[in-house]
Amino acid sequence: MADKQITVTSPLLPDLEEFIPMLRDIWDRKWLTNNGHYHKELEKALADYLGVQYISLFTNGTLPLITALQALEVRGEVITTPYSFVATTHSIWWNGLKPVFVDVEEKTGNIDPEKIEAAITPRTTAIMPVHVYGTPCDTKRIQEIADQHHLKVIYDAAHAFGVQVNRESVLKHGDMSTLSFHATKVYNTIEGGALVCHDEAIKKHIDYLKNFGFAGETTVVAPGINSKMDEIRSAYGLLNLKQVDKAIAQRKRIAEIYRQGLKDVAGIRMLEDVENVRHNYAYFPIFINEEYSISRDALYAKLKEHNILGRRYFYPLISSFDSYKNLDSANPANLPIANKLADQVLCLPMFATLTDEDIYRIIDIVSTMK
Ligand code: T4K
Repeated sequence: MADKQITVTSPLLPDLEEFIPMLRDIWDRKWLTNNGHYHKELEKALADYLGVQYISLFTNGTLPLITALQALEVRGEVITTPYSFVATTHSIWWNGLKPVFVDVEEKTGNIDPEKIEAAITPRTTAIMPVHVYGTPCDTKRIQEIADQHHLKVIYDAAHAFGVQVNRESVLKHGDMSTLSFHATKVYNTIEGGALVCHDEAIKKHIDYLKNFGFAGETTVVAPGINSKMDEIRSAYGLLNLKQVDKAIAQRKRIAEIYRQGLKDVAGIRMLEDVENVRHNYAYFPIFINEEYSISRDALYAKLKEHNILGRRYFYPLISSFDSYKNLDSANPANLPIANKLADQVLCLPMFATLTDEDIYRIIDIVSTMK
């Protein structure tokens, strides 16, 4: 009999019995989208949960990145990381801007602040770092550099739902932060996302931008886009918010079991928790070096033979894709650490409903691989 399939993630699903009455209510209201009842409720609930003042809901996690660059009127060049999901760099490209890649820190996979200044030119106007796997960037150092060079900072916080530093939301840093609520994330609205800012007038402008630029029936203030979240996904999001803390606690437990089970395996490095950070355990990356018995890709393939579908997030590097590989900053010599991590990384299955039996099966295979 074939082994049970275990995917890298599995969505957090709300209770169907609780969802059905909400659907009935939406049917009764006959109001399906455009800042409806559940949309307003979810915005409020998320602002409370995340501990931020201004949040705007979006239809996915890519459009808030694109919109943040629009709202801040970013021009010219944007410094960013190649070690992320393609959406980060695509958002820069979609604004007609030039991405400039900077290498990452080995320890976290986040952009290395000490390498940012060398990449600044007279055309640089913003930095777009990513809190990769939910580990907070060095926000203090990044802000110092941004202040010194008058740059905007937009954090791609797609992985960082609920992450706190010293009991404060990581989303409070920079000019804006974006979230993804995709099905594969710690918290999901099936598809969805959000843009966090720190100013009421800017939030208003963002809300215009996500609704074609409309500020009233006959006024268009800017060339906006349509990226509104609908009522059904907003209601679904309200239900999922009630269970996300429990899901994060389950993820933490799974991370602890993995760490314990794999700690003595030669050639495997894992991320560590950072002091004073509330982690969300969004992913469980392991980094395979030469001391491991087989290569990273061989391990990936072996796990697949056992129906365990790990993923190489983030390989290939964004900078190696055809759209970007000819940029000067995409040269692998400029990005040695990012290239190393991309060649070493394998994300093991990580989701709240992963069973102990499955976790131990994965540990057993990884730790006895020959
Ligand atoms: N910035 C960063 C740093 C990001 O990581 C992302 C998205 C974004 C921005 C953009 O946010 P969104 O516009 O997507 O909201 C997945 C996700 O689609 C993507 O949201 C995520 N990052 C990325 C890291 O992972 P794929 O192409 O790997 O997804 P897929 O369809 O292969 O799914 C992965 C596994 O998840 C499947 O093997 C099984 C499981 N799965 C997936 C879906 C869709 C389920 O069990 N159920 C499902 O419904 O990109």
